[in-house]
Amino acid sequence: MDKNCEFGYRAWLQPGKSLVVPDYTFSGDDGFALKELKRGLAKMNENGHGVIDLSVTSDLVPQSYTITGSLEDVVIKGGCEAGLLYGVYGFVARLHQGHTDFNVVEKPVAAKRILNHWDNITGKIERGYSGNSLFFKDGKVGYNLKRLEDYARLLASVGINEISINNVNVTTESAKLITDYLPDVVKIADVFRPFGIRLIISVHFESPAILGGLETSDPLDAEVASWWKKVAAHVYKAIPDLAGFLVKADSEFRAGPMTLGRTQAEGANVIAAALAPFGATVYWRCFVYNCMQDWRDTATDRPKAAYDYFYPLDGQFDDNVIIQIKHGPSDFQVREPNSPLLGNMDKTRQGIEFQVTQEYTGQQKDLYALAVQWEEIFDHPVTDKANTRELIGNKIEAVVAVANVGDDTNWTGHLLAQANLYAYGRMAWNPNLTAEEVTREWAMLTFGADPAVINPIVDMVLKSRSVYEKYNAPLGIGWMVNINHHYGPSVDGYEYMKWGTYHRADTTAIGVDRTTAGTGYTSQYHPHVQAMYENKETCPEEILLYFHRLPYDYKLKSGQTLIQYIYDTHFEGVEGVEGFIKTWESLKGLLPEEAYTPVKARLQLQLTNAIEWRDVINSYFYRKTGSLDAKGRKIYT
Ligand code: GCW
Repeated sequence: MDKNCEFGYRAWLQPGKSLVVPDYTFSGDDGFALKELKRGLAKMNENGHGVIDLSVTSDLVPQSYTITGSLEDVVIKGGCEAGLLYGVYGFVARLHQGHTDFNVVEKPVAAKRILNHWDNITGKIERGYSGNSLFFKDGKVGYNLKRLEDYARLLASVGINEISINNVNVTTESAKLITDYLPDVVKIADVFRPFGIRLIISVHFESPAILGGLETSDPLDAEVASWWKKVAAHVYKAIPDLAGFLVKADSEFRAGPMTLGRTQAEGANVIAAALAPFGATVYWRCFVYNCMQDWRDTATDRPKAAYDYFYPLDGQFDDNVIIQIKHGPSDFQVREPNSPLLGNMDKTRQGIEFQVTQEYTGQQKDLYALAVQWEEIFDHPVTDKANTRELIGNKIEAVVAVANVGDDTNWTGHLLAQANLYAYGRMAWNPNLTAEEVTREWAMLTFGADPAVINPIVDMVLKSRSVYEKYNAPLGIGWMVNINHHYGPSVDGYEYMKWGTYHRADTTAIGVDRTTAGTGYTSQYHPHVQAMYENKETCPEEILLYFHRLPYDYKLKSGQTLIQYIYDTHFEGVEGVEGFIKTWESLKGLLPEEAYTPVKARLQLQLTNAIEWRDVINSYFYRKTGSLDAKGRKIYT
């Protein structure tokens, strides 16, 4: 690799060149964790002597770890090999953050911390913004072994413990990962196993027909059931610790049980029955909606779909099915309420799905701190008793996200997008961590401990979600993007399409009334959550247009009219990006050139994008309303 690119490649696992640690001797467990520990300490300076004792103990619960003692005498214990490994990474990370005394007890809140890759077997990545797949190349499994190991290390260092390797949009070719290509998947599993990471394979719902040559894939057909059993036995013989299968069915033109007159539960259960003997899980996605809506149809309301399909099936899913619910009812927009399915369905196991890849959030050209959004999502109430954070580790046992990596040297394209992957792992491990905490950790591990460098970076990253939101679609309305690639503004791009995503702006008002007087979406929530959204006064203002249709002269709490709010935020969004550029320029000379220059170039791209958003949105609403900006700023007419 080009020497100049090593910084980005190492991401948050930089050598601690300026750190001083004792010259350690090691005792206890001498397995993989010790190897990783030695590697983590390798470039640090030594002074004096010290000892580190490593052990796996059944006194701790699996995956957990403790670190105790002082710099000269450290004891790291894990509840299992993976727990010990997390302890080792945790210890090295704490050294980078200047810790010298250790009294650490760590246990992951969510047992399953999962990344989904949307990698196609062609080598391209659906919604990928940082190069090609790390797993596939030219229609086959294809990878660079060293790179996969380094990737596994990055993921394990933040506690990820399961990954699906192929896109949920499974093709007839990628369907063969459970048959013809299985020997190659075995090799990938071998790379990730020592790092405590188990693989998941996305499977095609119609595999019995496509791969098995059966006439149907009907889940109630006996031959279909026995086909799945046979294939599962074959797969688990090859990869006994495979975590399970992931399925996208009846979604966006993909067949599924409903196509065959069966329920989502019947579809999931036929696969679950085949996986059950191996203790494996079916991850069944809930992203099911009518993607052939007529825009004239105002009775159908897409956000209601997942709940309508799944809620009545509570109690019907087998024990080894986890339903995987997108965090919001739409689709990873900048601002959405939480899905009303979350925390509901008492008898059904649940996972929450996020996107680390920045599909609607700037595509790793624009800076966007997802951690800030996740913190808000965790804060939101979902049931009468709990917010999302409180459900994780209880009702919600899996935290899942779509990966943002590819084969670009620095993994994520935008160097600062590494913060999102880091934050995801850390917040899945512990959703009580704040965006500020995880961003600071990431910044210190990546850029070193100098506050003059770290503080401005942390500040800028934390502001980035709000800045992006300001120049994007206003107040939770979403979707005003180019319909194909989802980057950049196209206000009516989705407006007359079949996707069920309408803002319905006219000359007097904008938004869809989703209250009980409107589409009734709010009634899917628990009563006090419903009441909050139902009423304009109590609905959080930043999401007002998700729930309410409002006139442009509607007065917000600040006293601004809605139209003036739209203008103001769009001017402010551009100013925010200009501020990022200034901040970044102030760090010139303090950062490795390899970090400084490409990030600067991305910030310039972001500025162009923000200006485009500002001008398109402001013109659009000026033309609809004829209202001038009260502050007399330039709006293209
Ligand atoms: O929003 C859509 C994305 C698709 C994706 C789909 C999903 C994998 O644009 O690219 O398909 O969501 O989550 O299944």
